Amino acid sequence: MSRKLIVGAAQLGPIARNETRARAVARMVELMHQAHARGASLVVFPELALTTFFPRWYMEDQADIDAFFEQEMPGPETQPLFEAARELGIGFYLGYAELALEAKTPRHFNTSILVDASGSIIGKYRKVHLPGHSEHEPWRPFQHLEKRYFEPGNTGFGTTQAFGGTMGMALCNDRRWPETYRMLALQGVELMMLGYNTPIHYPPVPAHDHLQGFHNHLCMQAGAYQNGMWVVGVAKAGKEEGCDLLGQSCIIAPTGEIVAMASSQEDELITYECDLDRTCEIREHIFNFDLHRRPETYGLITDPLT
Ligand code: CDV
Repeated sequence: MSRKLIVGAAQLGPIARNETRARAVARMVELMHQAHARGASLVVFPELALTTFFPRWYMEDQADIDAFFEQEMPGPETQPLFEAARELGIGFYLGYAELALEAKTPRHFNTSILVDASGSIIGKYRKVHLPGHSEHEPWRPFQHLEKRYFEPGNTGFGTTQAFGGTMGMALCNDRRWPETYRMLALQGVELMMLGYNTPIHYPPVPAHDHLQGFHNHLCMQAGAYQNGMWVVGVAKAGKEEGCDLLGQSCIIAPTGEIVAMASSQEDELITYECDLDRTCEIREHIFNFDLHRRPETYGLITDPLT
């Protein structure tokens, strides 16, 4: 049986601070229709896709912060995405800010979900690697307060059996860490979905600004190749509230080759027919984990420091 599926990477252009969720969702539904017309069965949206990238602002009032979070999924404004999934027979990955109530305690996570073609949520991931800082740093031209507004994800790196294969999720900064891909690959993930918001300007080391596009592809291509998996990386791009966000959303084959890439900084759909069986080219040979990995020598990677 063929294990080919057409995957769409649905890059979004900027979302203004005063843009409603309804408007952002309408843009995403339009991209789902385009994906359907191209025969896609899965569409990947960016990280925090429903609002502007709010960690760029320091806020003290919890009500102001919580206004960027979803307390239910689907909620009234996100329902059209789930209806479009059902109507078009397309699944999707969506990144959003999640406010969960656990044992009556509010919990804030940077989250992604995987939704199947019947509009049911079949997977959830909460971001593990939170970048940035937790206190106001006025010297920065803009903040990156993910460590203030979110707590580290508690789902671990799980997998979902769907779309004819084994699917995995990650979010933005996770892509820079080799452990992300390896944790997923060790569980057999064949296609990893990842949304990102990456400012071109990196205030702590501005000398690296011109390398943002290079580093973005470098880590995802390496992760794909060294773990023999498809990687779909999707940006929120363009000048958002004065801050330039990297585009270059892409679909990467298990060989590490970029097979499709966005060329704009706006809403743009790219698609590619991903053959999940191509993971074998890598996993049964150069990176055959059973044959060649030497985990008995890798203890330092996870052993608690003494
Ligand atoms: N949203 C992110 O996680 N952004 C980070 C920072 C460091 C720019 C990133 O790794 O792209």
